[in-house]
Amino acid sequence: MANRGFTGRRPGAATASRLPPGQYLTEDFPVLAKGPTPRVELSQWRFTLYDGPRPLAAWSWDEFNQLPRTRWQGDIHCVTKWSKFDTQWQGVAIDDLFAAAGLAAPPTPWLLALSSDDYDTNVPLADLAGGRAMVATHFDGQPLHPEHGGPARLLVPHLYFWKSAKWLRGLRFTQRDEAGFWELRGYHMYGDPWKQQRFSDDP
Ligand SMILES: Nc1nc2c(c(=O)[nH]1)N[C@H]1C(S)=C(S)[C@@H](COP(=O)(O)O)O[C@H]1N2
Ligand SMILES: [Mo]
Repeated sequence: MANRGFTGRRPGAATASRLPPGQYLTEDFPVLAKGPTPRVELSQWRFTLYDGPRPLAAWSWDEFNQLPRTRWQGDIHCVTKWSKFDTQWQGVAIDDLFAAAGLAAPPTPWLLALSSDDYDTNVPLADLAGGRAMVATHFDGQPLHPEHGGPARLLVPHLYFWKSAKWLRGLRFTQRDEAGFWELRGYHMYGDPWKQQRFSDDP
């Protein structure tokens, strides 16, 4: 229990500069979801890229695993105020997904991430492309645990973690910036942790 005393103390300068306002540092990895963990069979798994209702491309689990792989290490921030430093992820960059779909020009600047538990969340194209997001299949070098969204989740680490949709089944280009599950229930449309964009009336 030697480390417990650190939790309540003021963070050091190095930690403080990496913590967005109102956040505290945690060592564990809390599990948060609106409902029970859905069971996703790899043989049934399918990832679909849509333009509105129209499918543009789809991958089975085996096909998805042929795509180029990427790694990212860094900090994640949950709107419930925990932050976790130096998390390690592997998966497929959204840029590589779009390239594999043969997407010459993105049809709209907005997307909805779609999950198999009927969860969704909106993220602008600019925040998914340019190496800023991936479909993550591994955490800490291990296949992503079902509680954390395995077999695959969205990872958009520069936004609050509710934008990182677990049990991801697709991405949909939308004609406008459409609110998702939490955005319809009072959470911010964008969710920048450095600006504390927690709730819809935050600037
Ligand atoms: N499909 C799905 N994704 C989801 C959620 C959910 O309920 N369903 N909850 C979100 C919320 S509110 C948070 S804070 C993070 C939590 O991710 P974690 O359980 O891996 O910490 O997942 C996000 N992604
Ligand atoms: Mo959350």
